[in-house]
Amino acid sequence: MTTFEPLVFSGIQPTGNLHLGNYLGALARFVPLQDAFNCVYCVVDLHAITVAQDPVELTGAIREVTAAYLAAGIDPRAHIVFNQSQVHAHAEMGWLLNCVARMGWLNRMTQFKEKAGKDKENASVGLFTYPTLMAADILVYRATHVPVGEDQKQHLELTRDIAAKFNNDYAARIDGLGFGTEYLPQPEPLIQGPATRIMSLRDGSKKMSKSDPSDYSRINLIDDADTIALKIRKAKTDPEGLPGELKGLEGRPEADNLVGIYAALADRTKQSVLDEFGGQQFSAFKPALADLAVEKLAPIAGEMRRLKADPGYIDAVLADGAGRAAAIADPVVATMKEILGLLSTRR
Ligand code: AQP
Repeated sequence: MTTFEPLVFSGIQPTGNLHLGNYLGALARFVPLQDAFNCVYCVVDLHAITVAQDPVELTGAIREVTAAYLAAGIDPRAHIVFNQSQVHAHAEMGWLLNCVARMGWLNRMTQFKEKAGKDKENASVGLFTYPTLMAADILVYRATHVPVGEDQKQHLELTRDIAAKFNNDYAARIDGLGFGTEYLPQPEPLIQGPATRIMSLRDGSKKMSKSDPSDYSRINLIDDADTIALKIRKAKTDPEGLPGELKGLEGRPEADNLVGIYAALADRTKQSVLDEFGGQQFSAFKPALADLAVEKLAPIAGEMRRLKADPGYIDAVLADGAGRAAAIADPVVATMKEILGLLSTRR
């Protein structure tokens, strides 16, 4: 078995306002990983263009996600922060892995079905092959750990299948080049805690999403205190009060979601939240949740606004990160080509 250097990779799409789900499911979990791993955090802009984007808004959104990374506490000097389209190796590796992945595997991806909707014939080819590009994003750094929300679990499983098939199909060649029998790792998804799937505030059966047409469905990272309080006050609930035990949240997706959000923001378990609020009405719980959300999000929003006012600084961070990312990724693509028998002069 080959031993791989531990490395964290993850990304966020610049597809609109970042929301509480992106924060709790991804960003907030990226920050502590910096203490234990080398981390590569990417603004995955090539993924964003799998659906229509306004070019001016896209540029702004790339800077906004970068500002969110920095405001949340990611250190771009100790680690790497960059946007995907500046590092050519992602697209090149994406092609190599398109030739490893099978049509049947991609046909099973539920996110494509959800995002393409009824009009599949009109979806971009890029939207269909999105998961192979995501596999490339991870494997081009030979990353070992990937913090993501629950919605990305299936794509991580596909990434592992692609890595295994590549290693298996080219094992002899990989061994011949001195890598043992594995060149690509089996990256571990890091999907933990009470906030791996934050649901819409309007419908507890749908995940909170940037592309939901209703702004009341999500709390945006840049919402001000009054807007956060209003959205939580208007959040859908049922007529019952809060239960004292977890079992009492079963079949009550909206109540479960709000308790999960509170637990994640307070870094507590859902049971400990119920120990405090069990027996109370939502009219008492919602203001407490709003205060907590404002306390946690306001400093990030303030710092994001400050950073966004200086796009030159953000662009410099991305350019520096892209250079350091390419220094890791380019040799991996060169070796992949060599393993495949493509004439490659770099190693
Ligand atoms: N509702 C959520 N709960 C927990 N985690 C979530 N993530 C997204 N939504 C939730 C996690 O955030 C990271 C970045 O996601 P993304 O921007 O790459 O794309 P997405 O998963 O498709 O997010 P959205 O907000 O729903 O965007 P749109 O509307 O553009 O598709 C990932 O780790 C994701 O798991």
